[in-house]
Amino acid sequence: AVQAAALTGQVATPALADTAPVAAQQIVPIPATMEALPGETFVVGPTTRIVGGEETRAVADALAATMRSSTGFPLLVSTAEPQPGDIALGLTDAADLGDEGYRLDVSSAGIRIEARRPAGLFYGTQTLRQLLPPWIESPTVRPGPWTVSGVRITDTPRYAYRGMMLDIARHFQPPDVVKRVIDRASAYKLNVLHLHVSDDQGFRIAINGRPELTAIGGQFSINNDPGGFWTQAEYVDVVNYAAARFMTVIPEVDTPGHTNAIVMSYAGPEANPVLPDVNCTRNTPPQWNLTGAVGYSAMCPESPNTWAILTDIVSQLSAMTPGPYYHLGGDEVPASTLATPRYVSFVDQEAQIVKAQGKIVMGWAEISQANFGQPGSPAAVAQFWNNGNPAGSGGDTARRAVQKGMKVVMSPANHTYLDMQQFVGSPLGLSWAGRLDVSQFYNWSGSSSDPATYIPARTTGGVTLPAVTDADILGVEAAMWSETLRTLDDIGFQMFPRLPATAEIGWSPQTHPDRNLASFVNRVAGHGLRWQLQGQNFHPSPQVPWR
Ligand code: TNX
Repeated sequence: AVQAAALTGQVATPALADTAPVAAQQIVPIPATMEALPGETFVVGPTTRIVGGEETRAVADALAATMRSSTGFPLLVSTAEPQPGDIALGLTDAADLGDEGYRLDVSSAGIRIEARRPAGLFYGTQTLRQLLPPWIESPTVRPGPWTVSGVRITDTPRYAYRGMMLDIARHFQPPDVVKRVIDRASAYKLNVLHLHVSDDQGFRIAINGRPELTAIGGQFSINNDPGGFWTQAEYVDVVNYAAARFMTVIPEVDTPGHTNAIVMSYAGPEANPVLPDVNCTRNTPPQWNLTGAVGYSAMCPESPNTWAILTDIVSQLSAMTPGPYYHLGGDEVPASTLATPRYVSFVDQEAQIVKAQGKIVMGWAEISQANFGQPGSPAAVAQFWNNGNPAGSGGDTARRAVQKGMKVVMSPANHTYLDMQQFVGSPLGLSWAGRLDVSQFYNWSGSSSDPATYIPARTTGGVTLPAVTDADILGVEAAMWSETLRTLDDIGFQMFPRLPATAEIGWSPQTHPDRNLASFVNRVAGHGLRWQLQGQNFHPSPQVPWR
């Protein structure tokens, strides 16, 4: 694993008093509105309590747990009436806060966080964490002082969907690694964990009645690295862990392409030969551990066994997933493997299975070729990933999705793919969509970083395809594909400091004066010490003025 060795152990210990005034300038994502209250200062001390009602209890407990290890204070969680000196959490019906917004007041008298729902309270506590000195992230007791400058913040997200995808198929990851990713992504107010649980190289969640999928399809990772799979209980545990941090899990079993692990489980000499006709391409024997190649596998729409297997997969994953979405994949199926009409009929048929489970269909934006986005059912979601010129044909999959009434999640590969290398010669990452440092993650096309103007309308052959506007955009998602990533340290190196850039694009208002790269790199610079204290690997990007 690559370590952030250049910085580890070499950051000078800042004079603690110096950290308080800069803390408010370190918040990522930048809050919608923030007003400094000069002269007001709160100091967390040995008698500070965290008070609130039963509805705020879980968030209060989580905040106390985060702060206890570094402060060494008891931080009693109490339902007593708030008094001066407390950190008070409370629910309010203030309409301006929406479902996820919060208000955070820090004055000499105390700290108050209010929100309409626990999610907003949680985000308020994540902001408070960033207002405290970096040492608040220490796993061992530090001297403090735990000073927070006076401030009043009212903050709501721009987009309802702020996601990160993690590919546990190319390289298997155990639940504990995924929980650490959830910890870190939720701290930047992301609210979706999209789990890519199946691809050519592996199938990672046990399906009752289909032991082949994991016993055979889960054996390996890419390049014959060790494989593995989760039991259903482990999946449910991760879903619950994510929910406690206000992240919704979206499972994806990629189909009809990227399915060699599934195909392999039901074909070839080692496998159970009962269902031999799932495979469209009939490789003999199929290879399941290839690096690089895509589009070499496909499940056959004509095979009844395809549908029997997929019905089990979709229904069991849907039943274990409280969130509204099921992602059916749908990417990168070359017409030479599955011609367009068969691809379309495949996606249409699988969409009916997903809908029958009460889930909203999500897929990579190639699904905009299919026809299931009819009025009457909730709009399907197309995830745009193309890295071609968005003003040209590169944006067409998303335009077609809009034309068919779908919503769009924006994941342009050249601005959101966390598996792309960050510099020439990096031992980790691919580079087909470029070598992407923080600037490419923050600024989506040239100097404009606005998803809402990224894909303009386009006229081709006398027909105008619509623009993708904010009304069409559900949100943004950064994607961590894992062909080259094996460990949590590898994932951390690719995640930071780039994921916070995507988080800011998803959360902060486009018009905020500090919603720009120069401000972002200055603010995120203060997070390097926090990541080190958390034991969190990151890339010491030369674009960030680390301090
Ligand atoms: C493209 S983008 C893929 C993945 C790869 C990724 C590597 C998309 C929907 N498919 O299968 O893992 O590139 O960067």
